[in-house]
Amino acid sequence: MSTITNHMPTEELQALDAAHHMHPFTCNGELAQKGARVITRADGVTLTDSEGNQILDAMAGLWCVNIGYGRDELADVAARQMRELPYYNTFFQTTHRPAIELAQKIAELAPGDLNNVFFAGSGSEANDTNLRMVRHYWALKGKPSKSIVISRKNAYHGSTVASGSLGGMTGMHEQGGMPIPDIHHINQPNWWAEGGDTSPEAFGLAKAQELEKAILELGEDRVAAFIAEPIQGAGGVIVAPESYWPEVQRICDKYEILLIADEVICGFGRTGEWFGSQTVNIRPDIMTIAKGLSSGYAPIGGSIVSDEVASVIATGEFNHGYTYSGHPVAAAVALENLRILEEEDVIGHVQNVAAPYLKEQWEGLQDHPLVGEAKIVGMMGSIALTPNKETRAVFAADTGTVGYICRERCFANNLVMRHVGDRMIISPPLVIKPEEIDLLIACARTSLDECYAQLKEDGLLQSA
Ligand code: PXG
Repeated sequence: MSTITNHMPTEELQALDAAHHMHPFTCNGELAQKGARVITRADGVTLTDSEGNQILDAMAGLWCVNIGYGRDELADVAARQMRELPYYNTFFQTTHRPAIELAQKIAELAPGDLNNVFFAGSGSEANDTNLRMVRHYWALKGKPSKSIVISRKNAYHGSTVASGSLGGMTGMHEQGGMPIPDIHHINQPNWWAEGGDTSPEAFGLAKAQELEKAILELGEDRVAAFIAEPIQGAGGVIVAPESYWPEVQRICDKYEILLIADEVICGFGRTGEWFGSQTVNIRPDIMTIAKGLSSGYAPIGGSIVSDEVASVIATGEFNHGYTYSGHPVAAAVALENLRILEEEDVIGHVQNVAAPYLKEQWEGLQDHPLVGEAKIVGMMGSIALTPNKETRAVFAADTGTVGYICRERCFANNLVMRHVGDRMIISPPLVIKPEEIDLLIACARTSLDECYAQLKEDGLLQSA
């Protein structure tokens, strides 16, 4: 396979991009001045840009390319499916083989009685489905007043009006009239940033009990569901203290609140199990899935629904669906992705090889002067940058200033490591090899060193 892609000169591509392409979550005016980095191809864990740079993708695209880039099998399956049946809908009493087989496979992989799948085109759409489904479920059960969904601050559940409202990102809520009514946000279990003098375990318990407090304040008869990511991804890879999830499960059981686990990032091996819910040991009624379901090779998402909820929904017509619900090409690609994950025992590779090695190396970064906590579960990790580890201080500069400097150093060193505020995060393809982990860590360390030097020079090492 050639590694050279023919294309216009980078500056021309950038100029056209700036002229016509509106990027998501981007200040497009600023990007137009700078020019977007043009990615031209990828293989394994490595991206190539239009200048021929090879970049280690420690974010697996956007948390999704779990099996790595360049798997021809998925391209072949897509081409075959396009020739055979490129599209048909699943609305009017029709179905097709890819949707049937994928739903069956997902039901087999999902724990407990999560045996029913409602397909969507993305994680955002799936969470829109979930919001309507849980409210409709309670209405069908004769409890229409149970309509409030409790979520968490700093959660990410998508970018549509409903899923963005479910999410707890204040920057999103400030734009476009969100959140919609009947969504209630409680605090996140982020001990590093918000734990103060309490121990992580006491803090975790207290944050879980905020759920109980909210239910009691709002009224048990008004609350439909609690939605949460097993590990907060876009919020900065926030791992809850161990005391948190058992208490959340107890509260959901006690008050008959449906538990929605948003597995869009955690699902399909990211945490070292098939689902993050298994890693944190919870029993959700609904799971949101997307991303790793197809390893990002085709856009597809969905909701995995318990037998109990699905059987109630099945008693009437659920007036909801997307043109691309169960899209045959995306479904065929997802099935092939799941075949590879299973047959190549990718999750075994995570458990036995990649995650233990990455954990050791990642936690080793904790000796760096800039690094406070280094957290990692399976193949998602974060480090908190701090001017003072002992006091868990934040920087005097605006939140994100230092994280951005660090990210820019990473990018310059051909490593994609993201920043969320002043946390650095990784989520590499699950198939990453030990020697590639060595490269990742070496690049991260160099970038941290360069960032530290720059902070010193610019006088940015002050605590707030
Ligand atoms: N739930 C979770 C937990 C997610 O991480 C979505 C839902 C929405 O999925 P779609 O397919 O509609 O994007 C996501 C998506 C980031 C970032 O900055 C993360 C996501 C999307 C865009 C940016 O880390 N996650």
